[in-house]
Amino acid sequence: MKTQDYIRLEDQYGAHNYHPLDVVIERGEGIWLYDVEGKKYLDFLAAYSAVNQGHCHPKIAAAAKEQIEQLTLTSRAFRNKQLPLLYKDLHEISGMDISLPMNSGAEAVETAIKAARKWGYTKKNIPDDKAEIIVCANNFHGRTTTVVSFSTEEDYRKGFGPFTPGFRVIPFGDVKALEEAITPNTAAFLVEPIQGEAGIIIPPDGFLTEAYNICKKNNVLFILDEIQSGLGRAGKMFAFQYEDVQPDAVIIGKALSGGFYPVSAVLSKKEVLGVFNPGEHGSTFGGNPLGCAIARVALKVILEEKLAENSAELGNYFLNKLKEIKSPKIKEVRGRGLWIGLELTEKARPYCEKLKEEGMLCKETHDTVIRFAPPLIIKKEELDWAFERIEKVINFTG
Ligand code: IF1
Repeated sequence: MKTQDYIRLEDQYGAHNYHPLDVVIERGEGIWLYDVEGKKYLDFLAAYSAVNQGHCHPKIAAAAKEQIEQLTLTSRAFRNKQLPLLYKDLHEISGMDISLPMNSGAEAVETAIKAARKWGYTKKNIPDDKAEIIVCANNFHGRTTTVVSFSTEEDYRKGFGPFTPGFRVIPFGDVKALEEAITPNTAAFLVEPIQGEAGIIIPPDGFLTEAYNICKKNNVLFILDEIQSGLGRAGKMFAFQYEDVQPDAVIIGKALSGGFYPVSAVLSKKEVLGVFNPGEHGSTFGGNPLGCAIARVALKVILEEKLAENSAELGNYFLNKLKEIKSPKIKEVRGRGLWIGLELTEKARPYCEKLKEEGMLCKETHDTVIRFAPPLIIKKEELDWAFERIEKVINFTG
């Protein structure tokens, strides 16, 4: 079968909740993807940062194979030997006391919301059903009904109500608005350190520190969604490490498995996840030995291969290079680590189509932003290769 045959099948039998580029990938290795026609592409999206370690990383693949032949799932009715080892690793990379494993990012966000609410009732004496969580405009935390309840994006909400109450929205980066939104019923402030889907929006310097201090002053939990920004993407293990904060909870997912398998987790201080008693929360697959074995090696690879350091160094190099492109079509280039948004004065989709023809896979966000987020194992020469193509496409499209 050829590309068009697969696309026809997908259109006929699949739900149309995506508008993918018309490339059908068959194989991935490191930073490269190969389509069913044998054409090779540089992956400049890394599955929205889930494959920071590169496609089919041999060490993660080996661990996955080994575990698949031993034990994949017990449910949490019984214990398995991989989960405690993952807990320890998560503690060591983050300094957080305890953690709770789930599968998708959205599930981990839901978990953090439940923990924050219960913390509000049991530790802060918020009256029943009155807990509030403050979030930011243009947030992206997932697709479940509760999570889209506090999205500010029409497309993510329209037709999906009624929505879960208990959320207040403030502008991203606005500490004054945060202070004003806090009431005696506020349990938590939930925020992405850098907004990914919104177009790689970096808040003003000091925002996280000030927001954290305001939360501490008001006995409000400070919860970070590092599902996309964490695990090396922004040039540090966690994006919050650029500032002086000690989050009460951090949510991770995506690269926690190197793209092999959905694994997410909430990491927190003891008092936050400590609110859960047996029976109050769970998941059939969360914490399964296959996912845990994969996550342990995926984390090890990030540390051993110094992926956060590479992201910081090459991200800086690449951002400066991109800033040198002089074109009236570029409105702004911004980023942190190998996580860069190039904002155009016109629609980005045609540029992504052209880049595809040049052998690079990128995905636009919010119409006018092309995001560059390759696997973090990428090398300088490979970025130079990409740069030539980007420069050409910007100068010759439109
Ligand atoms: C899709 C976006 C990226 C996330 C943060 C939670 C989740 C995500 C900060 C939920 C997920 C995804 C989901 C994916 C596209 C992607 C995305 F454009 F939609 F916003 F990365 F930029 N918090 N982000 O970024 O995690 O439940 O998906 O595991 O197609 O929806 P999930």
